[in-house]
Amino acid sequence: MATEPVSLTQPRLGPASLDALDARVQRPSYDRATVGCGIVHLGVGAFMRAHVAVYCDDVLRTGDDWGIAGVSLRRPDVSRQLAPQDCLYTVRIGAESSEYRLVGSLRSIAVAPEDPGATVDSLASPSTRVVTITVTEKGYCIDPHRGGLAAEHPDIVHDLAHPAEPRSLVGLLYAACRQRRDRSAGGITVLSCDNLPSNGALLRRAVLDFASLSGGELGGWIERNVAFPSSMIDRIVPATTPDDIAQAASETGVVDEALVCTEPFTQWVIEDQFARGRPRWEDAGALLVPDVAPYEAAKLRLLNGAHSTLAYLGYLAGYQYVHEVMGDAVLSSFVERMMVHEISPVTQEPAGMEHRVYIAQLLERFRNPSLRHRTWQIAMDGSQKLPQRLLASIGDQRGSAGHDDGLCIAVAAWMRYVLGTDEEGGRIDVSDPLADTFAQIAADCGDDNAAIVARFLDIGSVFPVDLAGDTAFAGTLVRRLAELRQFGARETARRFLENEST
Ligand code: CS2
Repeated sequence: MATEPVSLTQPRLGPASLDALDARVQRPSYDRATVGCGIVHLGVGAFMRAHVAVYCDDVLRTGDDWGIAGVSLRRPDVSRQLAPQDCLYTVRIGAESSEYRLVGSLRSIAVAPEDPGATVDSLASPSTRVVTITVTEKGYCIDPHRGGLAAEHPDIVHDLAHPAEPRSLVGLLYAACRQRRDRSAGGITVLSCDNLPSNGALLRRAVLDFASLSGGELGGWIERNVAFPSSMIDRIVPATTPDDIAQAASETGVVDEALVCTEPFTQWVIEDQFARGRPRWEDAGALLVPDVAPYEAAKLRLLNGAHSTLAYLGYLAGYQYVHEVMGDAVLSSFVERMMVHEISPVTQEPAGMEHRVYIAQLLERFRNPSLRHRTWQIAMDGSQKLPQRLLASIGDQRGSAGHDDGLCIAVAAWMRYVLGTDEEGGRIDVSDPLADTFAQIAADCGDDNAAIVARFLDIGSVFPVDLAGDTAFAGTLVRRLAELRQFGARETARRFLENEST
């Protein structure tokens, strides 16, 4: 589409401004007024709007009636963007040129903290049959290595004490199950769509742990009536910026405050285990399978593991966007080598997803310049991401006496990043639930790399006991951290590649 001069004088997107919307924008072919909400979605971020809601929009076009009632679990921002637009929004799909589509599957938006009881009511309504979830890793309040609920998490402590006003995902689901049981509203499917391994099983265990901490009487009902399928979900969705909104306004003719920008690629692999029916997502391209585990592992380790590596090394090397890091021959070779020689050999290959092809496709996706995906955005919440993205491969490699140095450089780069000072001596805005712990380590340990690594390895929610106690692993991290601090990220990667090729 041609780019008009940027100006926000266009009308705001909504049912009344659809005439102003460029005729080339694909729009819903169904009557939104009659759409029912069999799905409640928790966590209406950009990712959900570019993924789950688009699959539902496609399904609605085929006549299968599955609209979505959206709920934000924390802030009112998304509701403020969507409510004035009757929950309509556009998705910009960016490759060489941009395409837009108008999505109509989201029918309402609520903010849970403003009225937790209303959210529980909608989750417990007999017409709600599927709950889809994108709340990011930290929203699950789990202990990643034990796999169970982190009972000491402040939100869980709160919800156990105030079960009628839950704040956490797990507390909300528990309250909804209790109400469904009390009102004979029937079973339900809870479909986790976050980047965690065995996300369904993990959430099931967390809800059952909550039930047993609450006295145990609901556990049996949950086991019999609630399905928790796992799913692997993939689409790269950078945070939308004011510039994106202005550009889209000039291209589509309307101002969309809830715009999401994404790539052409999209994938959803879902474990086909539902309690009371489901949308025919396969008609929208989803893969329904008996076991999602190999797909999850391949995605978490190859895509997300590489992404985090690009984020930490790339940020430290001074790059703002992923496609810029990929434009650096040293860093892109480093990450490709890591995927091919270190991660792929210890990761199961899912049916129909040959690693060789998948890796080539990922590198191409990371290079997409229209995505403008900030390294800082991916670097966020590393303490929640590292275990499944990098440490799982390292753990498997060590078991098979493999070679783990590239992965260790990535872990050391994470440490270097969260210590909070960049290579020019500037402050890094570290966004992570453990940011205070990291700042304390930096303050206590100064330049003592061995002390720094020891303190990091002590963080039990990040490092599993066997890795934390592995002195060879610790030694490698100390050496790599020292190199990163002395030579910088790019030079450390360059030396590594040079060494490997001799
Ligand atoms: C990214 C993911 O921000 C991040 O940590 O690695 O959000 C990634 O873009 C998605 O998982 C892609 O499906």
